Amino acid sequence: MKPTVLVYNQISEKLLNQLANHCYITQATPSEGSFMEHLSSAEAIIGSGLKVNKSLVDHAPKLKFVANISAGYDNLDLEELTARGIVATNTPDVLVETTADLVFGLMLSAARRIPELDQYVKSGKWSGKISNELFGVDINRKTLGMIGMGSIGKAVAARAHHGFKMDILYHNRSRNAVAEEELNAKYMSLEDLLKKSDFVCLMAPLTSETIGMIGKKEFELMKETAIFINGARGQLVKEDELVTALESGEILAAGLDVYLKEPLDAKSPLLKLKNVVTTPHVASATEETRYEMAKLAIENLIKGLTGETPPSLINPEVLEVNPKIKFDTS
Ligand code: 8YV
Repeated sequence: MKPTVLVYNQISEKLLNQLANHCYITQATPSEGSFMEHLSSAEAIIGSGLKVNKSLVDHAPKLKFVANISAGYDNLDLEELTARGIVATNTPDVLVETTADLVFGLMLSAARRIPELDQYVKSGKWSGKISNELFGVDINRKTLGMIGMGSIGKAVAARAHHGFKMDILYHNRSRNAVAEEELNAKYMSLEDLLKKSDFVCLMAPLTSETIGMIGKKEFELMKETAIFINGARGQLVKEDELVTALESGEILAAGLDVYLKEPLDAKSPLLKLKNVVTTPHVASATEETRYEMAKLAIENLIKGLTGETPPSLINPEVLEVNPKIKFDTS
């Protein structure tokens, strides 16, 4: 008998057909009543955003493979999965440029106040000369401080350096020699970066070390003219302290794609602030890139189903527990 794969995201017909050659597919989103029942008989699951923790895997006794359709995998309890011999994969690389595009778009939008000015025109308020109160601030030739210089951080910095002649500062777990060489990026402490940057862009992964890393103290260190961008994860930032910093003029503006709680509450104080530009966690959300992400996730899964090591294996230690990724096909 072929293994059962639970697909809990929308995936294109074409990709599902490829997957169907190797398994039996069931489909249910986590909000559907039948989800838990499907989960209980699934040997593999594929989708994005689901919290795969101890309590979820307790309901999935046959589970051997989790194919995450995202680069970030903070939704997975890797320790738990590895201990149970469950393989986990993600979709790095294919979303790098698209994500960097959106993050850079947030920088442009916040600095040049594009959404606010769009509303100004559409609401019929443009009746004469534009007053200085509606002016934005320059991006070109300013200093960009990247917190996180992985592949996406570097792609944002490349746009800034090559396209906008910006100086690049960065703070990261380790030095990025390529960014230093190609973008003249300067490595420094978080404190120095916050003090010196005109734009502070957060692109770090969410881990137990980075959770809540940006709060009151960090906003106080930033320039009063600083623009803060978060394209990584909302939990990296103490959101109430960000609101205070924006309200009090501690920083100038923010561009946010991610939030502490998603979807963002309609009553969030962030929504009342003119100096905040928001997008609904869509940095990788283009037709092309979401297709490529699903394609890679399916490639990973098919490798697993055919007994091979998937290209984007996140927990290689699992191979010590489950060396040939055995599926219970009895
Ligand atoms: C989305 C992302 O989280 O890949 C990531 O880490 O943040 C995004 O692409 C995800 O793919 C869909 O919710």
